[in-house]
Amino acid sequence: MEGLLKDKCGYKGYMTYWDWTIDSHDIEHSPIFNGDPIVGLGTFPNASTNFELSDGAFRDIIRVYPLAHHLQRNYTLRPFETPFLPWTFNLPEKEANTTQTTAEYIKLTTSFTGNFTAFHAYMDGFRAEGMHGATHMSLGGDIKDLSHSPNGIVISFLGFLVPFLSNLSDPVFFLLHSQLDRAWATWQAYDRLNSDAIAGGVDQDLENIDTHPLGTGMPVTKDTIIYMAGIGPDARIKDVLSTTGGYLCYEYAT
Ligand SMILES: [Cu+2]
Repeated sequence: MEGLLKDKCGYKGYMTYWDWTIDSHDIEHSPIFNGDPIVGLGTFPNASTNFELSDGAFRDIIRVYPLAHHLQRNYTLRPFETPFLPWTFNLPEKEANTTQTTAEYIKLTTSFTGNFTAFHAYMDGFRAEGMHGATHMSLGGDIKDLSHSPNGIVISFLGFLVPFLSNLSDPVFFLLHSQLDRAWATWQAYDRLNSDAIAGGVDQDLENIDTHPLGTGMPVTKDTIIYMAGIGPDARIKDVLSTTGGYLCYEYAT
């Protein structure tokens, strides 16, 4: 992504990540969600604007997918109270920011030695109730995927009708995922046994996600190819296990 921004857009900066541990006491008022018209991601809107951004750098952009719309967000501390995925949540009362604390980050990045399956399971959580899903869902709107279901845009998914996916529409998606990548790199650096630990199968298996959260089918190896959909050359898993391995070339600021 950073390479594309530099090559195609003349971008001179770096990819950024959002260390939500700093803001976990009050995510809704994190300084990244500010109304600055040049660099602000925008303050959280409310029902008076149909949860569309009314300030920040992205207030006027139109996202065309799946229907033209302005970016929406809707902060919800307890996002698991309302099921919207094709499963019920296990912990409906869980508050999203309990997954975003410094203690949780340290637990994730210093436990599960050599066991990528357990590391991933803790990051994603049972039925998406870990820090990854909790962050998506608590921010609401586009990044939760849900905002367009009132328009009737739904897709058939495992025999269920679910709202169309649009969570890449919100630029905060990239700050969120950079933080997940950072957690992985931190875990890899914590113990020699973590640095090249991999696990899983080549087929995502959402029907059996409870028992096979990392997929089924052929087990992945370091030579398994990762299809990059044209955003870069296809890679093998071994090419991207290190952020300084050649295919990737970056370090985290902290
Ligand atoms: Cu995600």
